[in-house]
Amino acid sequence: MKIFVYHTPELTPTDEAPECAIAVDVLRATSTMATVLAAGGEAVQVFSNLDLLMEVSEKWPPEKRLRAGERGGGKVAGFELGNSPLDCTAELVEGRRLFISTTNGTRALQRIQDAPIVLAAALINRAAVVEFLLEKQPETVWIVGSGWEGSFSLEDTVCAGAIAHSIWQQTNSPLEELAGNDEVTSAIALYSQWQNDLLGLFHQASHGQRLLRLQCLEDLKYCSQTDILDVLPIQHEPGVL
Ligand code: 3SL
Repeated sequence: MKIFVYHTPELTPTDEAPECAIAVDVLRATSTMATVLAAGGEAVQVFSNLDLLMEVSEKWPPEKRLRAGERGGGKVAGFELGNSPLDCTAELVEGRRLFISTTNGTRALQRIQDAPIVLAAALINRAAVVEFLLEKQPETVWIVGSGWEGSFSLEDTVCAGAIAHSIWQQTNSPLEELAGNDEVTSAIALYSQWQNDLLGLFHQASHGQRLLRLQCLEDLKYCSQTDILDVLPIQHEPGVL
């Protein structure tokens, strides 16, 4: 297995495709998706465009759907949910499809949706993703951070490092064989430095600070936990996990 880390969707090569591509948006889209599926959601369908989300979800029975819209960290007017994983209780989401559009995370998923295997990962479901990769052994894996509007984010890179670190430890592979690009080694170094204080790292992160200004400390605490959900968000059809 060769792992490549890309800090943003824009940095992924356009002339190559991996066997497995993983979108990461720890704060907060992929954490929300993992939470919804772990709580019994029927599926998660992603959109970069709010109007298209409305049009497609309109055809779904109202009692079987939930619409989540986030822009700039806030909830989009007219949507039932924003992008807080803490709102996604089993009581609310069980048996329902989440139609979701967020600033960066849903765009990252759409960028990689043509890969044969597409996953969504966060820290909270890291172990489930690693277990799948170790079992499936795809030849090439891209871990793609969502970043923020085209720029690097600490929280997505540390999650990429957490995934790569766990695979490295469990396979005993030489790092230079596992790492397809330098970003892998640097993501592992970031994770090794902060693994015991991921919430502290989120406080350093620009998007962590943005969410703190929006009174989302509890979301940061929740998303900074590692391996708490045994759920594998995997794409079944383009844009649907
Ligand atoms: O950018 C995104 O996709 C969101 O996850 C951002 S937020 O955490 O909901 O503000």
